[in-house]
Amino acid sequence: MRILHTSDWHLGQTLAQQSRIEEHAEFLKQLLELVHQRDIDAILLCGDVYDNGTPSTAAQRLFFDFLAQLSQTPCRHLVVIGGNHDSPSMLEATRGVLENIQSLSVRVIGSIQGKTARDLIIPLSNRTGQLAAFVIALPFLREQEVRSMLRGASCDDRMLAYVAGIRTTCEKYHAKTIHLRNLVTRWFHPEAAHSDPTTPPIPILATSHLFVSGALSSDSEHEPIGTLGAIPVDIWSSEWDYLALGHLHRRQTVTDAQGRKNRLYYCGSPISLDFSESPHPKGVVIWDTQARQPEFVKIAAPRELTTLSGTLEEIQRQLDHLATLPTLPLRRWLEVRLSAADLTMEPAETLNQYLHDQQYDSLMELLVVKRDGADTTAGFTSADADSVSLRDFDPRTVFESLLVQRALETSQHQQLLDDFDQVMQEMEQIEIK
Ligand SMILES: [Mn+2]
Repeated sequence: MRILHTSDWHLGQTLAQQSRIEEHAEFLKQLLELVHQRDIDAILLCGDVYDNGTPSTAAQRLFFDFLAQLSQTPCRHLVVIGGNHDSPSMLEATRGVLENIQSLSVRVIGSIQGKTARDLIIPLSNRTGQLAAFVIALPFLREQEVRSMLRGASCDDRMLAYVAGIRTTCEKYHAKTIHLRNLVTRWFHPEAAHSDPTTPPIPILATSHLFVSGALSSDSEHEPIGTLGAIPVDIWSSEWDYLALGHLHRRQTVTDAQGRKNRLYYCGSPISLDFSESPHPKGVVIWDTQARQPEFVKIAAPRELTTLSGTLEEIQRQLDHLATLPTLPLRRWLEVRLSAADLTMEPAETLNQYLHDQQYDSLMELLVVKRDGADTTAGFTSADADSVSLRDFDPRTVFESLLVQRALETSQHQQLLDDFDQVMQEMEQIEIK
């Protein structure tokens, strides 16, 4: 049986206000081809299906069209877990419909809330109907879902409680899966139960969407407000054969607590979600229940993202060179980092004019111009240069900057800030059932 591991699609994502729909459509086309070519029996989609909780209709359509096409292939299973970018309720809204597709067994786990072992431990059968693997489908675990509320706890205490909560959750499902595996083996494979050492036990795979310590991140993951740091590698049982991880966009393996190198795997996002990711290969992982080894399979991007840096003159020379390279179906997107020494006014306009004059427009498009660490979208000038993302703030900072904008009296300002703190504190103390 072959299981395909993919994550971090971020359908509906935009880069400098540009849609990625065409690139995602090309990826999904290649994914379906791969399902046929490599006889894929199951797909594990490990979180961040969508880029946000309210994806565009175009993004949703892409996903549902993909499901319709997948149901026409020999692939028998699709397991979808929620990531930190997904809205669990949005993902699960269509669960009833999806889980009733006749030709494809779809399981959607947006969040762990309200789920039982029956939901999270998923047996996968091969084409002859035999049980070939167990998947423990753990979605992104939100802090409040796995730890008890801590009044006025320090950041470190909260982190410890969060890690302990994840560990307990993993241990709970581990014990249940082992129990289930023993039962199944005794009933259906009595020869294996009678300790035939040449027959390895039915493999156990698990999904997760989190940041494991020791892994490398890239610019586009954007931790949501309030998310804590990295999780130690030993939270999972050493008996699990493969950890299909999502969250980090750069493909990588992380050495586990026993020193094994191919067991904890981030397959990475299938397309480069921003310029920082473009030098890294993009693809999916195939895990074979016989070989029990992961294999990374590249996905060919229909567009390149290129970062250029230097003075205006140097960048123009690099553009001339890019124009001589073989072309891809979609035109190249450019990020320009203008060196601080170059004092050209309105560099985006100058470069756009250059692209136009040299008739490079059909080959490439300027998306971002950066200078002195400032960020400005191509076509906009210095007024936007110091704009920052909401993701750089916590809720209190956002609220406070609103108060500053309103230029309130000091006492009123302080009163509102105190009220805000109180509301936040009360929210912390609400028990989540
Ligand atoms: Mn992601």
